[in-house]
Amino acid sequence: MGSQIGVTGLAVMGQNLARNIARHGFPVAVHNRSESRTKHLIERYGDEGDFTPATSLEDFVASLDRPRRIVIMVKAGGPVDAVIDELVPLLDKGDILIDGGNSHFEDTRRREKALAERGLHFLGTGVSGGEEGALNGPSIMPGGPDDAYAPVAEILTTIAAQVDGTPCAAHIGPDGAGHYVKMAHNGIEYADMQLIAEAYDLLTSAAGLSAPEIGQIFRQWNEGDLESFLIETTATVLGHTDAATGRPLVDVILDEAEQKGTGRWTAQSALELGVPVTAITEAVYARALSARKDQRTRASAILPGPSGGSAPDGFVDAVRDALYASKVVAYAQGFEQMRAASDEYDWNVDPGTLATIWRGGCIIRARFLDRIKEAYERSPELPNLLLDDYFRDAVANAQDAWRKVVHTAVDLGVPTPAFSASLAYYDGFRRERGPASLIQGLRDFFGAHTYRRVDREGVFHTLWSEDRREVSAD
Ligand code: NBP
Repeated sequence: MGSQIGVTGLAVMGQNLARNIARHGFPVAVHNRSESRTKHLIERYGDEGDFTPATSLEDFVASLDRPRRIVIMVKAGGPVDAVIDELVPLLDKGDILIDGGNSHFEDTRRREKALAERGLHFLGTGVSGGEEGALNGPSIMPGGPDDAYAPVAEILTTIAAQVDGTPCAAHIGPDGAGHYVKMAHNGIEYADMQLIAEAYDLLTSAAGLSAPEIGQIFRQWNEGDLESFLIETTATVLGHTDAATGRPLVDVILDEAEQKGTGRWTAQSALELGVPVTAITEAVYARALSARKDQRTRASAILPGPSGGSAPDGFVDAVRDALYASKVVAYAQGFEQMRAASDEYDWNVDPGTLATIWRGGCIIRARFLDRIKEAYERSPELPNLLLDDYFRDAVANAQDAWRKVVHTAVDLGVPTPAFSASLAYYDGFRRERGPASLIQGLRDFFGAHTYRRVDREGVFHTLWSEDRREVSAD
């Protein structure tokens, strides 16, 4: 008997995933390009389960039961191709490669196609939850052919987080579907964190509260509809005191947000699909602006803001409501994007399944995901979450507070790009008739791009430079 599965790439994610697999009683082969990581894993955690360490890929492959099941957990991009190229000559038809890193979904589509031509299965698999999730139960999003998923389903569903007896792992769809929804998950995570940061900024800059005070407020918010891993974590981070200075740690952390790219990819894909994911995109832009520290420092001494003012009564509760309403919009946008991608690539992704497997193990896990799951149970073809009764009412109840908060932010000069963009999207979405008629008129004027009418079928053009008579452009 060999190992049932192998993991190559034993940095933080691969090591913890291998330990998770072993702890659940599956014999696991482990390998890493540099031997030191393999040694470290065996020396430190070798007694947690049935590990077979290998120093070469040949030995690693030889130690696996057939069909061979290999998780690749290396840096996304070139390293994944390098590992695949090394593995392929060692494999047989029907073997299964599982890329568990944050690969771009187009790379996954390319790899799946190329490997299928050689009789090998490829599962592009999103793994969410960071290092803690990888060890104790992540949310797992495999994409690829049914034949590839079936032999790994038991292992993946067993090691995943479990919520109410349901595993946070499910086959998402063919080729790039798994990595796409993982990317969109990360995009939503960007929006979630930006909204939280804006709430924190408002409570600091407009309401004058300290980090520990705001941490307490977040702890209370975590008792209600906002209950989630990120809100709870915000309370913890804001309550943490820096050992070196005695100040709140958040006050001494440099205010430049970094990014690894999944938020940007989400926004890029949304632009290509023509889906307005304004909250996620604003979150990416906000990180980019935060990174311009030198320019901001110069600008802060030069550019004037408004001349003072203060937060109105009831502001803390209003910020909570605005955060919730904005979050509903961010998720509505993200889920609409995944549906659009699913249509574009013929993936048949079920949004209700995503809400179900994101309830545990991942960074955006939240009570809120239960509400999304219920919305898709009520209406599996729901085009936008805002059209569901629960979310319609949730936003309607919050909207006065939401408007008050954005109004206050504008008055006081506190930037709230994601709050504001979400509100603008909501107002745009709920309008039966908007101002795009004028845009069409202008486009027809300078480019003869034509327009359609509300009262007649057909495509029309106005002879603007001649007699301004309308002609049919069909
Ligand atoms: P890293 O993304 O830091 O990658 C390090 C691993 O890649 C090491 O095992 C390294 O081997 C290996 N590697 C590299 Br770099 N180039 C290689 C090559 N040409 N051939 C073979 N191996 C190569 O590891 P990570 O943070 O554990 O993340 C793994 C994947 O999981 C990434 O795609 C990441 O985006 C994704 N992810 C990470 C998190 C997280 O919280 N960190 C969460 C979710 C997803 P070496 O030891 O020999 O250098």
